[in-house]
Amino acid sequence: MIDEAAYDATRLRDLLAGRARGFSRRDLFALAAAVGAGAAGLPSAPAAAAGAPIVKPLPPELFRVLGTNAETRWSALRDQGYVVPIDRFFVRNHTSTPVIDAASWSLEVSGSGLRGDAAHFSLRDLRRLPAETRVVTVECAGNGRGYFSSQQGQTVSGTAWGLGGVGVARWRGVRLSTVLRRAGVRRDAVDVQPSGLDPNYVTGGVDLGPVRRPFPIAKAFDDVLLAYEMNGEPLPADHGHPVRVIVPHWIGIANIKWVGRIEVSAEPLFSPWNTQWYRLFGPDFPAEGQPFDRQVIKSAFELDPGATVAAGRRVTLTGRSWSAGGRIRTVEVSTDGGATWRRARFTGPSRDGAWQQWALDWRPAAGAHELLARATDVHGATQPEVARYNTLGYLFDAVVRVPVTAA
Ligand SMILES: Nc1nc2c(c(=O)[nH]1)N[C@H]1C(S)=C(S)[C@@H](COP(=O)(O)O)O[C@H]1N2
Ligand SMILES: [Mo]
Repeated sequence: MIDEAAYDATRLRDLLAGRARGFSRRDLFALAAAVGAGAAGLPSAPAAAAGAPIVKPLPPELFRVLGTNAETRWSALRDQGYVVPIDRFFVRNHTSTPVIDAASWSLEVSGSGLRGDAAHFSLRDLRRLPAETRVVTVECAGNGRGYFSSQQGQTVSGTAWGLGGVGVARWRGVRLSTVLRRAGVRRDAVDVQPSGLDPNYVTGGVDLGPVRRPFPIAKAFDDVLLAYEMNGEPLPADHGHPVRVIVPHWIGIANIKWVGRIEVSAEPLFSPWNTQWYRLFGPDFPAEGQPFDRQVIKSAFELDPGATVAAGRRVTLTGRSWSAGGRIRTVEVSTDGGATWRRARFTGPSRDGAWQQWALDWRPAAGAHELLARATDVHGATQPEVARYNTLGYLFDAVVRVPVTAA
């Protein structure tokens, strides 16, 4: 198990001491000024790149489109299996889905943390290496951000996701450790940073380069996958074709899509995606922001807020809960705005690194109701009533109030 808190604390010291390669403290403040001069932080819809940002169809009964992103409608997961089918898996693109020819694609592994020169791997090379399959959640760190304003009355910047910025899929590929061993890693390597082949991210007039975010070498050798299949199919265009990184338990941004290069470094690495963004900023946090890597605990009903259900008859409420901390131990549901709670029954498997499906029967009287679901994981982590405010609206873990009408 990786101690992310220790890693984050060390890297924060490195950054503040000026020991940052790829991104200096001065860059950080220059960028903060440039971005701050625009709107409040992240634009929700960057200037349109050529073509549609997302390739697959986004029918309104399956998705809600948010700028260059699309969130899954929770009603579209009812009666689905454990994994989210590709046709309804959420998409989070900083710019747009690139079209990459798998036959000419190759992955470069290079950097000061390698014993020798850069190594290159074609898709065929990767497919010849031992394969592994893992069922893993990918969830945007901003999933649930919309509830900071709608439920807590707070102003945050960034895409106003509901709860649909999450999905579980069956990913097949080669362990990153297998590839790194072939490339020849030095004993003093400390960080690994994959970068994407999608267009560079430009914001506030600053070209931030390719989407990229580092993680520690220990994580790279632990459970990270270079995935070339999703739910038994070649990785679809929008989800990183031909190869993406899958980093179990970590926030969505760690799972770099369309990976073109992996830097292995003997010095700490930084990028805008672990300095300017994906840190907790606000009155409760240090001025330089609190780094984080792990996702939190959440629950969702498999229906859309404002849905209508049958009055006076038995309705089976279904939903899913998930925690980066481990498997879910209990889920409690309230159908009366939080006054009383009942325990939901579990359906389907309980998996670490993925989610728990659940169900609860209910006979609603005609009228308006408010549904709540609250999960607790095997380590006792549970969903609070109020999520910790941070200006960029990450890690919303509070119990969500879902209005429904019985008629
Ligand atoms: N190259 C690249 N990788 C990326 C992104 C991106 O914009 N470009 N978005 C990241 C973010 S913020 C998330 S939440 C996940 C979303 O994965 P998905 O689109 O397959 O659901 O991909 C991550 N990987
Ligand atoms: Mo994300």
